[in-house]
Amino acid sequence: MKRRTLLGLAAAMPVATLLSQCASRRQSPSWQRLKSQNGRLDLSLKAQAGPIQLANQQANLLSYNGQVPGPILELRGGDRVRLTLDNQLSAPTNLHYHGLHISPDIDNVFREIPPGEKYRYEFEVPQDHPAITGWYHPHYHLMVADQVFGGLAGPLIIRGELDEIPELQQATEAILVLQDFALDDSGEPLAIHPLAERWGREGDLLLGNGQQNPVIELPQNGLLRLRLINASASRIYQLQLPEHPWYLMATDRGAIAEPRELETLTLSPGERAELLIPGDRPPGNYAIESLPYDRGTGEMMAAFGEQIFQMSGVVQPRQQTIATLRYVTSDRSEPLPLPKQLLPVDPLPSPSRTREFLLDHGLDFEAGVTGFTINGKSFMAGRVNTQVKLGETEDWRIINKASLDHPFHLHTNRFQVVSRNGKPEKNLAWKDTVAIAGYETVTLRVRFDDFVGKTVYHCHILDHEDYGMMGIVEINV
Ligand SMILES: [Cu+2]
Repeated sequence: MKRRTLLGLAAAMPVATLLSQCASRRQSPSWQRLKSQNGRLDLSLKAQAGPIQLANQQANLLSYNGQVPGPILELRGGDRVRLTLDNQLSAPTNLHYHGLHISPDIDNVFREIPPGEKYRYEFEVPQDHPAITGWYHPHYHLMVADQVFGGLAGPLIIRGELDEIPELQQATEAILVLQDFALDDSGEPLAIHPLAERWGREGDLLLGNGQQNPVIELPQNGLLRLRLINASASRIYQLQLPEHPWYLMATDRGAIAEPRELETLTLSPGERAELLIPGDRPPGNYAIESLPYDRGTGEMMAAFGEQIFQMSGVVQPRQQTIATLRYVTSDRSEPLPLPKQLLPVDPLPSPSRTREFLLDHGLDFEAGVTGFTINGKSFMAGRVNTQVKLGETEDWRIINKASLDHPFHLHTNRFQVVSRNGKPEKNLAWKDTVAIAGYETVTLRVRFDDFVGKTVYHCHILDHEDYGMMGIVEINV
């Protein structure tokens, strides 16, 4: 199967209604939420191509169970999961449980589920798994950008100790899955220009939970816990909530020590953030703005001039409202306070060794000429790039030698960022994906806990990953 053919879907769809520019409905009541009961969750996800309702129009995309984003999965430590993935796509696929600390034998990106076949994932969420906002998406190499940009992604929530904090128990929760799409007026996916693909494809249609500018309700004097997931293939979001405070409470892999006020929030593909928003301001509507972000292409585009945008289909960055917070009345007369403490983030022990990973644009003739490399090598299935020992802690210096941003994601284990460009990181947090801008160096610290086997690290601009910016790390006893 050749790459990049997946979105060449069936014949033209009926002409759809024009997109509404105004704030649309609230979080869709039809969004499927699948929650474990008595320690079990049994479910099926059907990956399929075809028409779905998206942002008040019909769109010809890929979906899980006919929904974009896919159903919300909600679990807690100790739960047994049986998930049947039914591949009704025209290409192989699989599932990556982004954020889950489970064996790479299960969360296995090398698994191929051919078209027309089913596969049953069975696993147990570790008893002591931290409470996180994660997500699931396909991770079949060469198809990842196609399938995620096609719409395949859904939230994966793990509950735990964090959820027992009294202020959080009283909070209102919402999820905001950020996705972008490139569709024509009748809802058909636009062809991707090779230049846009190499830089990482983006679409002009920015959606939150499959809606344009969705409304998220904020109870007056209440507290909103908002889970943000960047499920875009390449787009980096820089978000702002002007004239209203918001506080970071958790990063990719769980809580930070205490809520910390933010100005802007930058989220690379794959990253998540949980925010606390107190409803203690004058009632009204507050827009979450997506600001233009240059991920290293701006200078090149400027050199070509304006017409390059028309020619290449590269999306011009612009400011847009991504969602609107709307105050709603509540019976609470006093503001619900923010929790003072969340959960301690214990620093990892000193590393037993330091490795370097050079992200660059170059050629690896052995792997095939793809143009994206880590330590001079592009991804080859079966070629282990890094060997580590179970239980050991290492520092990984990720050095971006290139002008483009390359957000770095490690599977299976979480990490802590210890420094950026030589400056120590002052806010300790659990991460699995970290933004690395052009020419930046980030040092992360990771301990290889609990599981042996082969897993991967890669750039989370998914076109770059498909072009080979991925390596295999083998965890040995
Ligand atoms: Cu990249």
